[in-house]
Order: sequence, then structure tokens, then C-alpha cells
Amino acid sequence: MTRRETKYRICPLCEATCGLQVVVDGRDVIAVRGDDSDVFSQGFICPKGVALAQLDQDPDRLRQPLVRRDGALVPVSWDDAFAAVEQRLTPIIARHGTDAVAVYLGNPNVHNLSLALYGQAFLRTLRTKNVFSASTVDQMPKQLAAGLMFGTFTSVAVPDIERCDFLLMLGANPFDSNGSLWTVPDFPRRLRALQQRGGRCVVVDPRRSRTAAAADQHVFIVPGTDAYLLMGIIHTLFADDLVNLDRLAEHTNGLAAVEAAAAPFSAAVVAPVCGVAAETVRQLARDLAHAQRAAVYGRIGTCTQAFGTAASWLVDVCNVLTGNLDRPGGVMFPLAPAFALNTYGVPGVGRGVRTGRRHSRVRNAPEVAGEFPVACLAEEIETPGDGQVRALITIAGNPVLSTPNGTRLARALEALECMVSLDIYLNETTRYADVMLPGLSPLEESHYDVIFPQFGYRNAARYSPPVFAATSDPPREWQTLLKLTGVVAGQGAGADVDALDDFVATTQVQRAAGDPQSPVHGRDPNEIMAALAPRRGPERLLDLALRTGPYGDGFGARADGLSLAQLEAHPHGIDLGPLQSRIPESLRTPSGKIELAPQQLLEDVERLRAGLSAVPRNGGLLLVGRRHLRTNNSWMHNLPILAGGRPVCTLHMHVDDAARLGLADGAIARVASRVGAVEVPVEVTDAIMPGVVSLPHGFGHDQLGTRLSVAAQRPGVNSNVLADELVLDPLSGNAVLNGIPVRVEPSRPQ
Ligand SMILES: Nc1nc2c(c(=O)[nH]1)N[C@H]1C(S)=C(S)[C@@H](COP(=O)(O)OP(=O)(O)OC[C@H]3O[C@@H](n4cnc5c(=O)[nH]c(N)nc54)[C@H](O)[C@@H]3O)O[C@H]1N2
Ligand SMILES: Nc1nc2c(c(=O)[nH]1)N[C@H]1C(S)=C(S)[C@@H](COP(=O)(O)OP(=O)(O)OC[C@H]3O[C@@H](n4cnc5c(=O)[nH]c(N)nc54)[C@H](O)[C@@H]3O)O[C@H]1N2
Ligand code: SF4
Ligand SMILES: [Mo]
Repeated sequence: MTRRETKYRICPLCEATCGLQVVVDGRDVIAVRGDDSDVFSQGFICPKGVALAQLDQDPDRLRQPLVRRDGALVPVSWDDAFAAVEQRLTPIIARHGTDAVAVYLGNPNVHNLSLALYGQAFLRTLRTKNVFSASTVDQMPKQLAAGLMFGTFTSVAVPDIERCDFLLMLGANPFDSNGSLWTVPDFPRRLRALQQRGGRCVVVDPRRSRTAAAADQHVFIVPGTDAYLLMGIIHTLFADDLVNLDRLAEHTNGLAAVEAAAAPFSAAVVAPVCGVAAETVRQLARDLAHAQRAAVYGRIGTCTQAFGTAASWLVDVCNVLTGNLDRPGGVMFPLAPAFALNTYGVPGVGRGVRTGRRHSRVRNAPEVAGEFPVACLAEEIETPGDGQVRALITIAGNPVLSTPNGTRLARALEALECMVSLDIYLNETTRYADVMLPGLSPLEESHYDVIFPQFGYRNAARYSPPVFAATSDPPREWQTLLKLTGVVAGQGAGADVDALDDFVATTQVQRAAGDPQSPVHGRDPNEIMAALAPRRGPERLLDLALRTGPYGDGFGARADGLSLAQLEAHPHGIDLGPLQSRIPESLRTPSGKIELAPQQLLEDVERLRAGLSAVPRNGGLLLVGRRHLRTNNSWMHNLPILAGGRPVCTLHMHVDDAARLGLADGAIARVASRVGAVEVPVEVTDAIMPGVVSLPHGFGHDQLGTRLSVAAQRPGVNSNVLADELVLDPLSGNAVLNGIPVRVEPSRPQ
């Protein structure tokens, strides 16, 4: 007798958030397909989504906690694991205070409902200032620019691709990445539709990526120079009288300051810096200004560089100057059903964002969004003195492979007094853990995207219950996090998770009841808690957020409003329509205006000017990264369905550079930077700019003590051995992972 059933589940692996159909037979996954009825992704799926079945079944995926005893990690019961955390962490906190405990949050924290909702509860209780995350090797520049201009760190305007006529993309390759800070499943189909209605797309990238190849025009650019190109475009808009803010004029401060800032950067001046013809710079400005509806979008290539915040700022300056911000077909602010900062508080005005409320101990780097740059983590562990980091908790992260100078960080991790890791694999980072607390298979967790509806190409609400019911042992990750919360709160390993969860929920209900803007303002918190029963955990917090959110039922205030029960009744999601204009309501700046020329950014223009006369490279090469469809940062190389095929960890190099350096296709090159060196096979191509080489990140699976049997067969090399931990975008603290100066030569075996 078959027990075959079809379940629906949102994919938690990347920002596209595709709705999937999972066919199961008992506890077995038979097939994973795109869900054609999903209101948001309409059937799209990529190979990683299919690989969820192998992830669920991967024998290397950890299912039991591990504790280090006499140097070796041994399997233990959950009770023993929590006891070990208490035993090892409590004395460090007692002796040195909570700042001695650092936390690193990796990328899946924003893809996992348990981690997204309960990580904050844990951090608020621990109260360490040493918080680090993957944000400072990724999107912090974009968040800072958005915060300074629009008032919250997640007020990111995304292209309204379904109504756009001209799309200018810099440093993004959604054909392989499936999009980022822009939740847009099946980008290729949407790009084709744009082209079929007569629209155009231009891609600016030092590589001819798959996205660039599909675009109408591809512009090579010298890595790290996007801020100059954008300044050249802005200069041209002013010089040629193409600025037209349209309805934004009355909502914008700082227009004259931007014009003055752009004055030194004519197309002719920036052209040689960017390696882009001056006429192309001017053409892009005219295309933007003349298109009916245009959008400029920048992503990781524009963030992980020395002028990351400036480039992210200037992207939106272009959108504002051409009147394309907040209008259909331009870039728009999604209205997320829950958790969006720009839906709380008084509409149209707020406190804005501040940085530098504290500074890191060793390098004096300013805090941004409550974090220090992860590039500072190793030195905070290594440097003795008051405030030294002695313990580290990693939550779903692999910083040895994903952050600059992985070699130095690995050495530092080894020197820690205690390391606790919440992860599903024993990998290059977690192999240093003293206690490993495994998460579940994604198919055993429920799912709601806390962050990504804030960046959606369309407004929608979707929730998935677990595909497989979790058993009582192991705990779900929110329960693990609450246990840790109890331990750092001094309640010990016996902390009552249910009581802590009630406390978290009650606190949030009280806050809503006390907020004059909330639909439940003034209501009795006990009545709201009763209405949420019998839900607990993430579902209770989610129901509260949905019901008090912009579409919510307000616990009776709006009869047909959203609630979690409604989402449960709609397994393919609820469409909430195309993006709508939201300015001024979406703004949360103190002035209630778009701040086109934030002070911090105007000051940074001096650094840009200084860079105009920087010494030429004298034949040196610049290293950039890239992504492949079958990878997901560092952690899905252990699944056979993704790991097969042509090896992807190769050094792309232009034919001319290869000839000059005497490197044939397939030859092994030695690539060296200030901080490290790797040896890697060369792939000769004309799809990269001369003077630029490219290596994907997330490889280097040849370390002892890991449990990644498939990945270890084709380990590749860790590109972040080459990234310099001392070079940052000073405003955001983001690492520079693109445009790294390197020397390349044929490998000379000893
Ligand atoms: N050179 C270079 N470096 C880069 C980048 C680049 O473009 N170039 N990109 C950067 C970017 S954008 C990012 S986001 C970072 C990523 O940096 P990290 O987040 O540090 O690295 P990931 O490889 O995403 O590691 C995710 C970890 O989470 C674990 N995991 C997966 N699912 C779960 C779960 O449900 N629960 C738990 N507890 N653990 C889970 C995985 O096993 C893995 O160890 O890398 C950055 N590094
Ligand atoms: N398949 C796959 N998908 C992923 C991931 C993955 O590892 N694999 N990771 C996910 C994560 S965490 C993120 S943050 C997103 C990132 O998503 P995207 O931002 O789309 O990232 P990439 O695909 O790395 O594309 C970045 C592009 O920038 C180019 N570039 C490098 N330096 C510069 C520069 O200085 N200027 C310009 N203009 N371009 C430059 C690179 O050549 C590359 O083509 O992808 C997500 N999706
Ligand atoms: S594109 Fe992203 S969300 Fe969609 S199936 Fe692939 S990994 Fe999952
Ligand atoms: Mo990322």
C-alpha cells in the first residue's frame, strides 16, 4: 500500500523562495518539483531545490549532538550536550563578562524561521557587543545606504521588473544566483518578458556572466570602480539637464549637495578609471533618463568592494534623479505582510539609523546595525587584554571559508577556550567546536520568510508547515536557542524552554498593545495571548506579526485580514498584488524625506576623489568571485546531485593574460595576495576582462576532522585565503572580496 502524499514547501535555500511540491512516501522523499500553483514562483525550481531530497537523506548531515572529550568529538544525548554548554560557557561569562562570548550568525539565519525569530531573543539576553555575521561579507553596504537614505536598514527598493522598460544591473548574476536583495524567482523568464515588450537590460560586470550574455548590452568594468561609473552617470544627468525627480521632488533633501559631489566626476574623468568608454557612460545616463520606466539595481559585486556603501548609495541616487524611485516600473518598496521595520511606528517619519554607537576593541571599527565587521573577529580572539573574545557561538555559518583570511581565522578558532556551533554539518569551521548542536532537515521545520517578502518583486504571503512531523527528540532549533538563552541567563541547562517561550511571546504582545500605531493598541495582552493559543514557538510569533501587520486581521479589527490560519488554508500562498507606491509613508528618516546626500556619504566622496589619482596597476591582476547554479556558498557541495559535472573551482583568466603568463587551459596556477596563496587549475576564456581573474568562494573541503565525504572528493580551494582582512569599506565595515590585487604564475612543483 502506498502512502504517497504531496506536500507544499517553500525552498529555504536561496532568496528566490520558490514554492515546491514535495512528493513523499512515509518518511521518504520521492520527488521535489516546482509548484505550478505557487502564487509567487509559478513552478520555478533550480537544481538546488531538487537537491533538498538528498540534503534530507545525507548520511553526513548531523543528527545527534557532539561534545569534545579528550580532543575528540563524541556523540552524546541532548541533555549532556546542554550540560556541556553550561559547564564550559558559564565560567567564562562569570570570569570575563558576556563580551568574552562572541556570536557569528551565518547566512541560513535569514532562511530559517526558528533561527530568524529566536536568534534575536538569544542575543538580547546574552548582551555581548561582539556580534558578527555574514552581513559584513555581503550586503551591509546596501543596508547602510538604504538606512541613511530611507530610514531603516531593510528599506531596500527593488526593480518592478514586470513593468520596467530599462534595467541597468551592476555586479549581479541572477541567472546563477537566482537574485539577492531582490526576491525574484525565475529571473530569466521575467527578463525575456521585459525584452519581448521592447525593454532593454544592460549588465555591468567584469565577467560576461550568463546574465550578461542574455542582456541586450554588457559593459566590462574594472572591479571596484562602480561608484565612479555611477558618479559619471550622475554628472552627465546634471550636465545634460536630464534630472527630473517628478513627484519625488517634494519628498527629497540634498539635491544640490549631490550635484556638487558629482561635479569632479565627468564621464571623461571616470572612463579610464572604470575601463568604460566615456561615450558609454553618457549613453547609460541618457538611456536611464529617456526610458519611460527604468530601474538601476546593484548587488554583491557592488557591495563587497572598498566603495561598497558609496556604490549602493549612488545606485539609488540614479533612481531618484530620473524619477524612477517608488514608481511602477522603476524601483519600489514592497509592503511585506509581517516583520518589516518600515511598517512599524509612525508612517513617514522615524529615528533613521545611526552607526558607531560603539567600536571594536582592537581595530576601533564602528558598529553598524549592531554588529562589528567579521573581518575583525580573528584579531578580537587573538589579542589579549580586557574584553578579549574567549568563546564563540556560531549559528549556521562557516566563516573559515566565507570570510577574509580564513587561514588566520582558523588559527584563532583553535585558540578559543570554548566554541559552540549550531549547524547541520561538521565542516571547516564547526570542526573546531567543543559542542555541536545539530539543526533539523529543512523538511522537518516549518517555513515563513521573515526577510525576503521585504524585497519581493510582488507582494505575497506564504507559509509552509513541516513536510515531516518532527519527533520530540531532537529539539527544533528555536528550542535549542531558548535553551542557550536560559544558560546565558543563568538558569542552567535545566532552563524551562516553554516558560522562556511564553516570556518571549508575552513581551512582543505587550509591545504591540503599547504601540499607538498597532491595531491592538490598548487591548489587554492576556486577551491577545489567549487568541494566539494554542500556538507556541515561531508559529505564535508569526501569527502575532501577521495579524498586527499591514494586511492583518488586527484580532478582529479587520474582518477579512490576514492571519496564520488563512495562510495554512492556502498552501500555494496568497497573492497581495503588484508593488504599490509607498513614499512618503514608507520613509522612516527623522526629516520624513529621502536623504539624497547623507553626511557620511558626502564625506566619503573625498576618498573617491583621492582614488582618481591612485597609481595604475602596472600589469597586476584583480581577483573577483563568481557563483555557479549548483553551489550554495560553502555548504551544499556534499550532495552528489550538485557535486557532479564539470569542476567549477577553477581560475577564470582571459586568453591574453594566460598567453602572457604562459598558462594553458587546465594548467595549475599559483595565485598569491598579501595574505595567502592557493594553487588552482586555470580555465582560459574570453568571458572575462583582461587584467581580471575569477575564483568562486566556498570551496577548500580538504581539512581534517570534517565530515563531508562527498565534498572532500573534489575539495577545490578556499578563495578567502586570498582576501585581506585588513581592507574594508570603512563606512559599513564590509569586507573587500572583489577586486583583490593578486599575482598569478605557473605553479612550480617542488
Ligand atoms: N570571496 C567571497 N566570499 C564570500 C562571498 C563572495 O561572494 N566571495 N559571499 C559572501 C556571502 S554573500 C555570504 S551570505 C557568506 C556566507 O557565509 P556563511 O553563512 O558563513 O557561510 P555558508 O556557506 O552560507 O554557511 C552556512 C552554514 O549553515 C549551515 N546550515 C545550513 N542550514 C542550516 C540550518 O537550517 N540550521 C543550522 N543550524 N545550520 C544550517 C551549513 O551547514 C553551513 O555550515 O559568504 C560570503 N563570502
Ligand atoms: N547558485 C548560487 N546561488 C546563490 C548563492 C550561491 O553561492 N550559489 N549565494 C546566495 C547569496 S548568499 C547571495 S548574497 C547571492 C548573491 O547574488 P549576486 O549578487 O547575483 O551574486 P553573484 O552571482 O556572485 O554575482 C556577482 C557578480 O558581480 C561581478 N563582480 C565582481 N566584482 C565586481 C565589481 O567590482 N563590479 C561589478 N559591477 N561587478 C562585479 C561578478 O563577476 C559576478 O558576476 O546569491 C545567492 N544565491
Ligand atoms: S532558485 Fe533558490 S529558492 Fe528556488 S529552488 Fe533554487 S535554491 Fe530553492
Ligand atoms: Mo549572501
